[in-house]
Amino acid sequence: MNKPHILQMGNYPAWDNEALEQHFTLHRYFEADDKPAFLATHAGEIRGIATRGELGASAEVIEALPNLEVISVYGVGYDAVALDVARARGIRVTNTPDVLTKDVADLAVAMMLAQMRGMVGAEIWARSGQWVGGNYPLQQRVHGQRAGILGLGRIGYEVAKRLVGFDMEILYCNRNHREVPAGWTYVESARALAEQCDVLFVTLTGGAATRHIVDKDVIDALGPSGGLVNVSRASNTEEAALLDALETGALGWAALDVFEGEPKLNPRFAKLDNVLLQPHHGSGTIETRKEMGKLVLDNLAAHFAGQPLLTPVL
Ligand code: 8YV
Repeated sequence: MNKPHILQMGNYPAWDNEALEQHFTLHRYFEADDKPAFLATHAGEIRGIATRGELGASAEVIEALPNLEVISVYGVGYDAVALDVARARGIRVTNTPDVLTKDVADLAVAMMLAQMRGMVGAEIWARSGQWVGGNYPLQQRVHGQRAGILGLGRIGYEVAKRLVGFDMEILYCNRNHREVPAGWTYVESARALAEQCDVLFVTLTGGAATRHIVDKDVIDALGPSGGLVNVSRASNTEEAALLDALETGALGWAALDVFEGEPKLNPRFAKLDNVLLQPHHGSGTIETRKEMGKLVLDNLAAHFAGQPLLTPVL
């Protein structure tokens, strides 16, 4: 049987690579030293792209592949896929929604707890034996504080649900109206949300419409005792303004799972002790990644079998 040829933009766990290889001929783009030459060599035979949320598929790559039919994203976010180019060519796009929602929400809440209770510093302090010299500095109470959810989509909703369990007050800002439990308060702008909350969770989709929605103004509104948790996309936050505010203390603290130019971080982050750095692993549990990998494969397989896509974006 002739296996369809797939361009693989980034690596997957071994179980996914093996499963994909059973059905497709994989071309590992991320391992090519000379990427344009690699594309030129395989361009004609490639009918699908398997990619990851943060890697997507650029206009340049899509345009280089005349026989491309489908792009399968391992991730819920598809902001890194040149959707207009794909749409114009009738190329199908799929993602992996739902299966990762609760893991991302879990990590967002864990990041907040770690920061407000000073857990990373406390661990280093206890491990290094400093406890014998006195007590650890007192930290910030979580329960009773106001959480602002910027983007009450699937992930934002799950974050809010969890925070109710921590007896936090829920304020939210969302583009569309949606039904919410009694007691959650709608706020009309990011700026107003930041003014009214103690911790701002950024759970928006990425893309041009939300780029730098958390700007200097919003960060300043959170203030020296406020915190920012971002588990969505770095582009939603003005990173330079965030770094300035963390350095001067204009913002109390941040907990970030996403960064401009990741996996390379701005070196200014490493010098700060009021920021928690996480390596974009909101969806990074074995169980969820297995479900994401299965969806990537099942969507590609459905496409090439002429069946309806499981989780289509386009
Ligand atoms: C990544 C993500 O895809 O779901 C998304 O949009 O960004 C993540 O789940 C994940 O890091 C795998 O590369």
